[in-house]
Amino acid sequence: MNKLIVTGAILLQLVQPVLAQQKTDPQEINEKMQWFADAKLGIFIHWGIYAVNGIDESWSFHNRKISHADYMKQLKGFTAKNYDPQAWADLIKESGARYAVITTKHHDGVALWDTKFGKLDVAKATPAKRDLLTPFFAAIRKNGIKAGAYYSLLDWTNNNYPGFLKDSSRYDIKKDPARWQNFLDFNNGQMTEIATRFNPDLWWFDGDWERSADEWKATDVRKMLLSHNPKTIINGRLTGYGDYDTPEQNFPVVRPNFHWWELCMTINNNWGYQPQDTNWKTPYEVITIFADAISNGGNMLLDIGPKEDGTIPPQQVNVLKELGKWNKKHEAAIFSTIGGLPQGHFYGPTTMSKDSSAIYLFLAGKVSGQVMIKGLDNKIQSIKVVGNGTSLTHKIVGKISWSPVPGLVYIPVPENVQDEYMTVLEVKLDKAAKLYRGKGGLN
Ligand code: FHN
Repeated sequence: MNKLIVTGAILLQLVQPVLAQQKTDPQEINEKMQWFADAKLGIFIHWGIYAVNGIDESWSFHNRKISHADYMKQLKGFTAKNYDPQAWADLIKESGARYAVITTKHHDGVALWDTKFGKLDVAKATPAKRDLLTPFFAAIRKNGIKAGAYYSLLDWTNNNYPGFLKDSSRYDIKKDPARWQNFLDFNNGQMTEIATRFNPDLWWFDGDWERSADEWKATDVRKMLLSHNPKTIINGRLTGYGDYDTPEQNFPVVRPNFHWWELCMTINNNWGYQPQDTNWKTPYEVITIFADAISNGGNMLLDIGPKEDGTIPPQQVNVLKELGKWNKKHEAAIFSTIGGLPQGHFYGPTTMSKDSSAIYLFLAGKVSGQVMIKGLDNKIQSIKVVGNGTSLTHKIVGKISWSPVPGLVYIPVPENVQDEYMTVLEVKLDKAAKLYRGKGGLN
């Protein structure tokens, strides 16, 4: 629990409840979520037959950009012939990520493992001719990384699922509940297979929006997954019956209401491999977005889209490696920290040690001159540049002896200690951070 002390007019609720429907004992859930809270960075992998033509995953047929039959012709071109799961796991390790989440089945219904439920999987229906998940989970775990399974609840290809193409429906589940139950049995069968064979550390559901929690029988699904592994973490896209929230692509401007959250984000503009999409995020952009996420108490799940043969495009490799170098240098300020100062104290992202006796300041780009902290009611023991150890000086400005308002802390940052992407400063305090949040004057 955060020991941060806040004084002044504004009281901040630092620990918010998890998703609304969550009924688990708070102590139990805190323990279960600890590795996730400490992990900060995950790598998301969207790999499927859509990489053959390089088109939108599942959405291309759903939105009628291509016929379903033509979409499924991609099955014949999905070879996985250069798939090297250990190389993937090594790259993920190098990026600094502590967990990885792979699409076991997207909305197109094509399973990446040899499922006993239906014929639509890469082992039976593609030249890849094998289960691609077992070696992935093994390599990821060998590298000490937690392994997550993305699973789309909706399946636009399955004939027993009501939705198919945009603005069309196969049937009304109220009029034919047996057919809907048939689909739920199919999903449950696949989920049980995944739970039994891969035992995910994390379930990343998607596609819940087309049906209600009651229709998905979300509480039963949650119960079933936890009965296989009581420690598994479930994202919030099980119609709210999960453990954490998942804002997508758009960065939250204010700190999200949920205690645990994760920003999932593409590395260019698309989830899967699309050769025409060259709008790559730069390492600087990815790093600054990541810093913003952890500053607000969240994680980042950065997506990559391998080609159909299993190779990862060089631009994606480059971003992961650069991110990895920066993570390694600034490890102390990132992993196992907690969200930083509330807005208003520092113009930039911050994190804190768990006991809040150290504050980490993230400085974007090149700083010319000084940075400044407001409302910090502590004695500063030291200020150091993370990753190179240089000690920095500081000056307290505007402290009035009779006023409870702390002075401003000005820190000069010489050019020669600055990082190429983001420089991080560690400010060590005499005790847990005490923040003044008033409007100045006598209180
Ligand atoms: O429809 C999907 C989309 O294709 C992609 O998988 C993302 C990843 O978060 N989720 C869905 C949209 O929210």
